[in-house]
Amino acid sequence: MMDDRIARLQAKGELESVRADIQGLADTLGQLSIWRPAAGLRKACDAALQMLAQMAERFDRKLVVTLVGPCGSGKSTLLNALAGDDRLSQAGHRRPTTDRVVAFCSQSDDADQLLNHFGPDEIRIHARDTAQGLAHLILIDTPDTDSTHRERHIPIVHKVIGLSDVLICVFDGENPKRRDHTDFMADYVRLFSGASLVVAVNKCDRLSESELTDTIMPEFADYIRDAWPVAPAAMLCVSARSHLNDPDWDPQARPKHHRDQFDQLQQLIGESFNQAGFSVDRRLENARSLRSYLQESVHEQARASEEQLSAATTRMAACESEAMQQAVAAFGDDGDLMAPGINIRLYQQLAQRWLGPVGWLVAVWTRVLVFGSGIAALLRFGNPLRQMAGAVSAVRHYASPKKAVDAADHGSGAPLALLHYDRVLAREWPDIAELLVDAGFAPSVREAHRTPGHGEQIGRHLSQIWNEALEAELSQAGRRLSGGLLQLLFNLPVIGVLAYTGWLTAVNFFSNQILTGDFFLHAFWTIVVVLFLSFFLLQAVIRLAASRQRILRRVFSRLRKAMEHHSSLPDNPLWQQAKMIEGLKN
Ligand SMILES: Nc1nc2c(ncn2[C@@H]2O[C@H](COP(=O)(O)OP(=O)(O)OP(=O)(O)O)[C@@H](O)[C@H]2O)c(=O)[nH]1
Ligand SMILES: [Mg+2]
Repeated sequence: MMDDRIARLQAKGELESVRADIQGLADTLGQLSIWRPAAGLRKACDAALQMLAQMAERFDRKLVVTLVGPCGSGKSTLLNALAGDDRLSQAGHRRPTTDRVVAFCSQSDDADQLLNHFGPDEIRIHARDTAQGLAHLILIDTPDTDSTHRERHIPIVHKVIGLSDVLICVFDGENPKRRDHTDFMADYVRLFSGASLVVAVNKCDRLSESELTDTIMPEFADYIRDAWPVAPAAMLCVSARSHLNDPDWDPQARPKHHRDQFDQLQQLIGESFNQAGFSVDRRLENARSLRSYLQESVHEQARASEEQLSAATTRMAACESEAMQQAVAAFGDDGDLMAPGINIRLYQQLAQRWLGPVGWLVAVWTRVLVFGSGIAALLRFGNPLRQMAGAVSAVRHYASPKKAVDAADHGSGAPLALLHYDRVLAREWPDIAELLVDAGFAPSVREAHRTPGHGEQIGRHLSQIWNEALEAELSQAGRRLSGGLLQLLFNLPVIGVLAYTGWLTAVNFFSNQILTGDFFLHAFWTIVVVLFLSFFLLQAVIRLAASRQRILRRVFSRLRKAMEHHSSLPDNPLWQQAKMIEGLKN
């Protein structure tokens, strides 16, 4: 008893892990929005998840064995023959005869697991405690799916198959190869493991014995093997009517022979299926085969796309890398336009660091430069892109500086770079898109907005790195050109003249000799001349040590290094999905 309970718990655990695997697959497929096969596979996963949920609900309830088949194939007659009651499910000439699910079980509460899923006019339960050999299962007859009433019947059959553990597919032996029916069933049989599928070719009494054994059955076996993804556990020819209590044969249509495999079918149901605990094993087996079927379908689709997908991703990577190289190279040319801004910003760095009289002059000169170039207002903004656009617009004398700022705000910090980047992609994309379409992607991949780095992202990214590099380079140059020794050296002449003038003034003052105005005027001009000379000398040093070209060269090499391993591919949804599909192929 304890062992039995543990076994059931383990089985429930395994069912849950099967469910989690299928859910994972469904989630992955849900992310593949542009890959066309994903939608169908996702739908199959959802149907499987629903079936598993129902399976978990009735996990330790009785096994559900369902008879399905086309109109008039003899489902109701077979149910009656198996149940030993000719009037259980009405069978007759009027087509269709069965318009609802007919369930046969030993106790009425056995069918509770079905009742919640059907309306009162969709199911009829027959409980007989005399149900011999069927005590551990529920036997179900279903309406057809190919008569004029099929619109109403199909949803009922769909529901009952979802609640079934074993399917007995009944075919009319006089016309078994019905493509419409086998195709309809193909979608359902794949939800079952082969061991849960039985094919019964009924009315075999109507066919000649030799034709039946030599032609019809072997040909039908081949036909089913081709039409269905799962091979049934058994294929039996039966004559259901012969096993009714009263077959009531027409004198003109008596059986042509007595060869049929009804006993085998009865044995399979009564002995193999009708075992306590068999339902748990069967359900688990169905769940496992459902999972393998779905996984295999996904792998198969992914493998079918493999070749084109790998060609597409290789070309995508090569084209993106070329586009990026060209963008970076073009950025070098674009960067030159920003040179006047660089000069001013370097002086700003120095003005913050320099002390003493030369430092004051540096500060004054910076102000003059800023106002002189008309970018004062723009330099106050924090956004480096705006700063750059301001600098560029000031230099290019754009009619409307606002336009340039707007352009910078929208990421057009590097128009030339963008142009080069887009040009490479525009050249390569049509071929890549065709490969992707061949790999199953939607035709919308041909649209320009699907390309990697589309829009202004790349330009924005490059501008940002450029500005960071520029910022770092300027502050490094500023630090280098503001060393204590340098400041002392350039301030020393002015401070020396100032100190000397001060000393003379003080000494004369204390010896009561008042100096003339000419002395001070002379001293003032000496200081001014020395100060300006020192400042000019400093400017020469700045120009030598941190020329515009030199700074730009260094900023550009920083940019190139930063962009070396940068790729916009990981952000591209197509690339992400292509990589996910590549991961699905095994
Ligand atoms: N000769 C012969 N006739 C059969 C056999 N089984 C069923 N029939 C006849 O075939 C006809 C249809 O049988 P049903 O059992 O009503 O068929 P069904 O598949 O339930 O039909 P629907 O409920 O309308 O889908 C009836 O006249 C049965 O007597 C059989 O094994 N041999
Ligand atoms: Mg019927």
